[in-house]
Amino acid sequence: MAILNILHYPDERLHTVAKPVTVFDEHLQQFVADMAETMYQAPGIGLAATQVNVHQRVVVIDLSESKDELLVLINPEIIEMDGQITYEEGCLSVPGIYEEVDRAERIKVRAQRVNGETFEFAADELLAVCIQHELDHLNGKVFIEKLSRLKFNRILQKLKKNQRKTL
Ligand code: QAP
Ligand code: CO
Repeated sequence: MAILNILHYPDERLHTVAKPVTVFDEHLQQFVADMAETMYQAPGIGLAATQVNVHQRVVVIDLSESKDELLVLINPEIIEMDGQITYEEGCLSVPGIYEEVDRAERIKVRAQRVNGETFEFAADELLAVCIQHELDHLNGKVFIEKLSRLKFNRILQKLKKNQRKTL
């Protein structure tokens, strides 16, 4: 097991589009375990492989209080969506920033397990928001890029200022 390094916005590598996973082997199992460990120790509720500079379609999520309900999504796709929800989101790649984002309220998801088995499920509220947020990462998108240009520019200035401080 290992803690992986998390990229911070505005790292250009966060804009990479991830490729589908085609090999379901022990290496993938190990990588998923490392992603989960990294998310738990952050602590966070969701992490996409893009955020640890691995450009493969892998997401881990755990919304449980007890941190023992790990959801692993390999090659996730949203096959249905409806409704609208506004939720205050954060991101391990954008520390200290929380902003309201509009998303679909209910989605249907098709994904694969770490063994390659395909499964489908419905999600709503926070789980639906989190899946959409993580899928955006796999497509090279970060939540603050969904905000108005004014809000985005303000956040970008703040992040750059904070980065200068921590150098
Ligand atoms: C994505 O985000 C998410 O700024 C997961 O200082 C979040 O786990 C989707 C975190 C909210 C939907 C709603 C953020 C930790 C964790 C920070 C996270 C921070 C420390 C964010
Ligand atoms: Co994120």
